[in-house]
Amino acid sequence: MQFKAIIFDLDGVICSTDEYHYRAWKALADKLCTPFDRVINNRLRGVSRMASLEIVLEKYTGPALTDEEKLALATEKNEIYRESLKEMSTADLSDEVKNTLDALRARGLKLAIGSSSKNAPFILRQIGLEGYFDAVSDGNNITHSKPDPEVFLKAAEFVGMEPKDCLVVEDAVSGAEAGHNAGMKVACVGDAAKNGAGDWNLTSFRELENVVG
Ligand code: B16
Ligand code: MG
Repeated sequence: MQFKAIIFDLDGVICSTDEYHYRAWKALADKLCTPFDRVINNRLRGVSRMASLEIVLEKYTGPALTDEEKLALATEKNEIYRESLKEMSTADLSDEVKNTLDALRARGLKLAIGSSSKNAPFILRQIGLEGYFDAVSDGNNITHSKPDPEVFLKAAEFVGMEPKDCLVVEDAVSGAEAGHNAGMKVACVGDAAKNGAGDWNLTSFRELENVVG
């Protein structure tokens, strides 16, 4: 087989939290009287919380914000977002994703998470995948966000594999760049696939079984 490990992005690949992110950022933007829509929300895919806030503030015209105020705003967004995450359940993990993961594992591949999100452990618990992956590398163990390769290099290290033996699965263009920057091949789904950002651009998650050969 071409690969020994697969590193999955979480939001947008294993499950979808787009709508929850959108609602939380929208509530914050409304409070700041700054425009925010789904086009801007799309740009936040795979981007860290603080970098996302900077994008949300691009059209903000109110009084200048200190770093402390920005941190408080990001925390406020996260509290709204965490409330929504409580609504998630095992119903948010599709049969297609779960069956494909099980099939890949049965072929002897190590499976890991490589997510920018500090909420990754909570989301995995909500959708019934706590303890499922061989390793979880997420926003809690990195200092540089995608497209920096750190999150994927850490994931490879956690499962004891060389980057060349790892396949990254991503839905964000910045995430696909991070995978390539890590020296890994990348299979894309969703937005990143539509942009042709991957070595494989898939129309369904189950096609991953063909990618690994
Ligand atoms: P948090 P991923 C990313 O997760 C999301 O796509 C992105 O929208 C979010 O801003 C980022 O996590 C940080 O999330 O605020 O929960 O730490 O796609 O890399 O799994
Ligand atoms: Mg993603």
